[in-house]
Amino acid sequence: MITIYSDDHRAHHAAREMQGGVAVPAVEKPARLDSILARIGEVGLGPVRPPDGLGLDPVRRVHTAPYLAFLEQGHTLWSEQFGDIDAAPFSWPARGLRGIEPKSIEGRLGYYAGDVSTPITGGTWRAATAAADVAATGACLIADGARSAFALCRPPGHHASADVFNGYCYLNNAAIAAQVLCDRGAGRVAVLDIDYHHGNGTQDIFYRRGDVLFVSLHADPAVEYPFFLGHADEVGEGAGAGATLNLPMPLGTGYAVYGPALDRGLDAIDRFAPDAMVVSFGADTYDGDPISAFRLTGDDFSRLGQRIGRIARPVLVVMEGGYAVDALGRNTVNFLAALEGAQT
Ligand code: 6XA
Ligand code: ZN
Repeated sequence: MITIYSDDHRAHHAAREMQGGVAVPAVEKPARLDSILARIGEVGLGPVRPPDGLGLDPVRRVHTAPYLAFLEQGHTLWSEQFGDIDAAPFSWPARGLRGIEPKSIEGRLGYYAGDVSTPITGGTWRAATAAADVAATGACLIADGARSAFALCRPPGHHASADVFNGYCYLNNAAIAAQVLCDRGAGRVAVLDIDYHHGNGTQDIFYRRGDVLFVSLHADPAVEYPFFLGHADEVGEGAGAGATLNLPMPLGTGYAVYGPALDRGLDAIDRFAPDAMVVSFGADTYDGDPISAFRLTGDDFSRLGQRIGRIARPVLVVMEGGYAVDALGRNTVNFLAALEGAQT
């Protein structure tokens, strides 16, 4: 399987994130991709190539112009006031307040941010646009006839909506890829999100559309991030009614519960009969993940790949979360190799 990768991800390296009320070293860090690249080389998964340099057009199809302007300038404006440290919000337009974009950078951060765990650094724009390019390039390979491809994106994307950054995500790589597939002629695209966390950004972007099916397996948002979306009763609206399927599961879920949920998701995708599929892949469902509470094993990732590979659709895999760095390469490549091996 071909991997698309840009070294520009290294430009984004947050010093800290908030966890449990204190600032701790950020778990979403460059070493994650080193682990995956090393394993791709070890097992000879296939070639690794750079993105095509498709520019911002694919990004503009998904994100709003004011949001992109903010993301691009945000750290510069912040630095003029606070120096060269990572930017983070502290105040939000919560219930009872007015959601009007303020003028100051502190206010604008709160306006566009969903949480305090997603710092904007001096290199965030460069890394996030490179990751979007990686995803868009992968989608073009699929549109040109590849059966599978791996977009090795970082920072991840599935929490980012059209105009909100959150959950370590700034630009929604998977949504950008799905939109490229639509724009390149796919009449129907399915996005299958198997990260531990609900892909709230992707769901929101496609919620009112019937041409993109969103299926997500994740930890129950009643007890896990992102907390405010991802319940089973969210099924889409308007033209998108019936084109969202959420399969939340309890903390502690292992393959005995996860496997049947995956079958349900894949059955829905089969019925939808998409021309192509985007898999938002997170390895944070792993037993040893430091911020998550599912119990999948290394072998379970092979099982997932095999089951998804059998769906007989072209598949672009887009990297999302996974923070047990030592096991990340093995788990991810187990998934990819099994998926490719099962494809017909
Ligand atoms: C915020 C947790 C962010 C979740 C990031 C993630 N403390 N999303 O892995 O898929
Ligand atoms: Zn995650």
